[in-house]
Amino acid sequence: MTNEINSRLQDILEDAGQSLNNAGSLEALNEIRVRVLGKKGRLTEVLKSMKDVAPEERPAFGQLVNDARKAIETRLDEIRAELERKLLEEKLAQEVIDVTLPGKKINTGHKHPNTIALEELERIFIGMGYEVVSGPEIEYDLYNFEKLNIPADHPAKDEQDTFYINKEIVLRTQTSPCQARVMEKGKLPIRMISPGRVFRSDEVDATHSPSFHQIEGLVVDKHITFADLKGTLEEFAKELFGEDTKTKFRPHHFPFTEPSAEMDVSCFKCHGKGCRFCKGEGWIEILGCGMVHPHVFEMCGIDPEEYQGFAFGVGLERIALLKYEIDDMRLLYENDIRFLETF
Ligand code: 2NM
Repeated sequence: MTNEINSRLQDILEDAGQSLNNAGSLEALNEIRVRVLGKKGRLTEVLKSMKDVAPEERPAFGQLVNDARKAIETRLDEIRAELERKLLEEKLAQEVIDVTLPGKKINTGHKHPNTIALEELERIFIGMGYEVVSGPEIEYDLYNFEKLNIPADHPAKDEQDTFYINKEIVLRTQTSPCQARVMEKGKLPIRMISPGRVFRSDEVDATHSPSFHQIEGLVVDKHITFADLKGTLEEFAKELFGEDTKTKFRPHHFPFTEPSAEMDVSCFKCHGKGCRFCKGEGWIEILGCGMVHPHVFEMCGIDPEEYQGFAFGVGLERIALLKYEIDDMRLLYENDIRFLETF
């Protein structure tokens, strides 16, 4: 009996020993453990034959099987430790950081030239005590046209120029509806600028786009005259283009102001001599302005006998193109990173 058991155990030990030596992974180790030591494993099978052994031989039998189990478990643990060490070594070897490799390039963001120009303009007017006010891009005809003294038959109201949502609602063609809303609230005096996106049904070319940005300004107080308008806008031009900038006001027409004017600045490139930049004129047109029309005041609930005001409108893209010497407006909308990176 003992001999037979001994040789079965010997066989199991040899088999297990060999399998363990050949095991190349933790999974293989586990398979061997199940095959030999598991519930249905070979060693457990041997243990089950205990019932066939004479009672006086059972303690010795049990001892033999247990010794075999311990021997296998010890070997299993050794091999597992060895395997884990190897795996860790491999992993560490793979994870080595090569400090000589070039670093990844981090892309930095850039302000859009429109944003730079906008912040500059806001800085100037905030410095003169103006408030920055915004309003809706989708506006009532009432605020975009009616209250600004633009009558129903005015050419600006043509479908060729204006995007209509329906008969009463448009995409604003200027930011002055913002100012009509502020005047209507009746809190006086007013010193405000309203920057923002406006829409006109224009074909895209080097100087036009169906969507661009305007900054309109409005001052309402008692005793405001054209001299206040001129002084303010001259100061603005000097801050924006330099202290030696000259200004010139030419009579113009806008429905919402009377009198109205356009302001030119002396060319900041050639200082008035005439160059490619000012097309030989020496002067560059920069904004429209005027004294707020009494009809506009009346429609916004302000008494024009008591209050006067001036207003102006500047195209933001126009300023950005001029200041940064860009010759095509389309560059401002394409968001080509190679272009934006130069600012
Ligand atoms: C311009 C030119 C002249 C203007 C007028 C008003 C308001 F609301 F007071 F009537 N806001 N902006 C105005 C005046 C705008 O843009 C070229």
